[in-house]
Amino acid sequence: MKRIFMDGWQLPSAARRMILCLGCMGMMMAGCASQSAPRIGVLLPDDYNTPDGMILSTDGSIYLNCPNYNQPEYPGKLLRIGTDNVASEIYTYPAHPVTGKSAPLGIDIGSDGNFYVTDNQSFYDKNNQSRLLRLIVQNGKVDRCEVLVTGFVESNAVSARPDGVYVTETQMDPTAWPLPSGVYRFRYDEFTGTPIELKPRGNDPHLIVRLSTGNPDWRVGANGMGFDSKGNLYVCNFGEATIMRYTFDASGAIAGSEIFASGQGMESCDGIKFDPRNDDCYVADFAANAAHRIDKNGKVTTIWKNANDSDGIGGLLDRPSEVCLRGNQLYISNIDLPVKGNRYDQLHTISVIDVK
Ligand SMILES: [Ca+2]
Ligand SMILES: [Ca+2]
Repeated sequence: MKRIFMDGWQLPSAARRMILCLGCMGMMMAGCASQSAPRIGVLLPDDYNTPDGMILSTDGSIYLNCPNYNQPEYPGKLLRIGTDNVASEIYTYPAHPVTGKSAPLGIDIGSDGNFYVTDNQSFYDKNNQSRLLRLIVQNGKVDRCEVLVTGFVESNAVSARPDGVYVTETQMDPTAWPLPSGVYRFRYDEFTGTPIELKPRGNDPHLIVRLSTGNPDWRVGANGMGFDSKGNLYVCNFGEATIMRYTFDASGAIAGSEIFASGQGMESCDGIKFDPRNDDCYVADFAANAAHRIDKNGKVTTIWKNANDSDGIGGLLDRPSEVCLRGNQLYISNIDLPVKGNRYDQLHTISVIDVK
C-alpha cells in the first residue's frame, strides 16, 4: 500500500501560519541569518516518527529510512521523497526474528539498483543482533528483503561501492573502554544466499578500520561514512567530534589514515554526505543541533545551529542525524532521540537549508 501525505507547504492555512510564526520566533532565538535558516521540508505523521538514513537517487528522489525507535509500535519503513517534497511509503521492513522489531537505519543504493540497509537493533538488544540487509528491486518495486550479514552490535552507516559494501559498527564491544568501533567491508560475491556471520568483538577479517572513542559524555564511536570524488573513505568518530580520512592502495587495502577535521564547532559528527561537484562535506551534528560544511582542506563552517533544543517547529533542528544534498538544498533528518536533555516530541520533520 502506498500512502501520500503532506509536506510543510501543503498544510491547511491556519496550521501553516502557526508553524511559520513559531519558526520565525525560533530563528530569532537562534540569531542566524535568514538565508541559511532551516525550514520544514517534509512533515511526517507518527507512522514515521524517527527519520534517519537518506540517499539521493539518480532520478532526484530521496529515499528515507524510518526505524521508528521513538514509537516502536510502528514498524520500520522506507519512504520516497519526490522532487516536490511529497513523501510516499515504499516498503515495510520485516521484523527481526529475535527482537520482533524492524530497525532500518543507514541506506545506500548499489549500482545493481538494490537498496543496502543497516538493521540497527541496538535499541532493543545489544547482543549482536544487528544486521546488513538488501532490498531487491524488480520492475521499480521492492520485491524482497535479504539478510546479508548478521552479528553486528550496532550497524549504522552503509556505502555500496564498486569494490564492496562498507558498514560502520558503532560499538564492537559495549563492555570495553575506550569504546572500540570500526568499518567492515564485504565483497559482492560473498553474498551467496547464506548470511555472513561476523566473529564478535572485532575479530572478523572483514574489519578494515578500527576507531577508539574515550569521551564519557558521548559513548558513540564510528557513525557516519562517506567517499569523496577521488574514492577516499571518511569515517565519523561521533564521540570525539572527529572525521578520519583513509586512502587505499591498488589492491584495495587501507594505505594511510589522517584526521580530516576535528572540533572547530563540531560537538559530534553523525551522518555525512559529499557534494560531488566540489568535495564539500556536509555533517549532521546531533549533539549541537547543528549542520556544518567542511571544505576539502578540513575547514569547518557551521551553517546552522539552534540556540536551544527544539521540537522541530519552523524547521529547527531536533537532534539531526543525517544529511542529504539535493541540488543546493540540504535535507536534514531530525531523529529526535530522547537523550541528553532532548525530549521526543511532535513534530517529526525533515529540515531543509539552502546552502548556496
Ligand atoms: Ca520533534
Ligand atoms: Ca525534541
